[in-house]
Amino acid sequence: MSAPQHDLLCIGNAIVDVLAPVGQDLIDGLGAAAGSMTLIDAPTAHAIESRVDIENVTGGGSGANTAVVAARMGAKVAYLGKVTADEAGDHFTRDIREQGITFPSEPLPAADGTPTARCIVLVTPEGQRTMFTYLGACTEFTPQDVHESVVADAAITYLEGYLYDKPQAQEAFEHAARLARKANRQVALTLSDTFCVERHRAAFHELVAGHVDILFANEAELLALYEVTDFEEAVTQVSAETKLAVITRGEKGAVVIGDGERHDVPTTEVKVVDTTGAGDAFAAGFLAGLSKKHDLVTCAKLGNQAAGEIITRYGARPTEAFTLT
Ligand code: 26A
Repeated sequence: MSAPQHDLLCIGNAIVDVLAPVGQDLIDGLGAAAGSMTLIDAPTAHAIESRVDIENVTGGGSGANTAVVAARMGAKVAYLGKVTADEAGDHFTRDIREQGITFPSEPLPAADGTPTARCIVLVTPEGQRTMFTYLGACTEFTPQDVHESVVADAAITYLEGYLYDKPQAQEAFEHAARLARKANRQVALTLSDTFCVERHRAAFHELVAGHVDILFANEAELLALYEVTDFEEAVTQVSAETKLAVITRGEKGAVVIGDGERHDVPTTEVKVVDTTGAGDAFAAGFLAGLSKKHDLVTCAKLGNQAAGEIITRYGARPTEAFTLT
């Protein structure tokens, strides 16, 4: 087997983030739980946007954020995801390619009338983010968009659990996992969100137990996966199922279970401005560390460093903000 061209291939929903600072009252008024993610349609997206002061518009999408941060940390990265050839899609594409990331996905023609996905990220003064996502073009991501040569040429294929929410993207996800295994490469999965775990628990169990080499989850997602309330019990269960599990616990640090050992890695204290993308960045740091053959504790420290960098600033990317006109 020849050495792969990319250390990491991320596959996910290609989304543009619309960031707005708001008070808790606005989030309560929208009927959303603080820190949650709600799927919305295009008219609802417009309605929410008309009620807030948009601070900036940046590239987003969980897996794309991971791709960008990992590239910034020196990994060779590719990304697959679906945008439309509209203004937001052009911004997303430029942002990704400016980081030196290989992004071969064909955009949907603008004439199709399905816009690029957007995620309205409402951030409270405490730095907590609540998200409203319109998936748009992402729902058109299909197995044909998963290029076998790109998967075969990446040491690790990192898949968003979020992809599981739409039937065609789910097929694309499973196709990518199969291609990676066929090429003897590694598969990483992030559980993405408790709402995803609730909806796809059985499928995620099967993936974790049989097809995934590296599992990323936060504490709430792990508890939801095993339907338990005790973290230690969830750790016992995940240890029995996966080769390598990386669990983030916010200010309580991270737990890495791999090579038959458990490592508790404390977090570094930072001033929180906006937690959007903290988990994405942690995974990026960890994966960038693996690509450099670091040990698991060093990888987790790199994850902490990357997450720390992202939460001390507004938005989920280390790039300069850009504005949509
Ligand atoms: C399927 N859904 C809802 C999503 C997302 C998503 N990424 C993929 N699929 N909803 C929000 N995001 C992204 O999560 C990042 C923070 O972790 C946002 O675009 C944001 O950048």
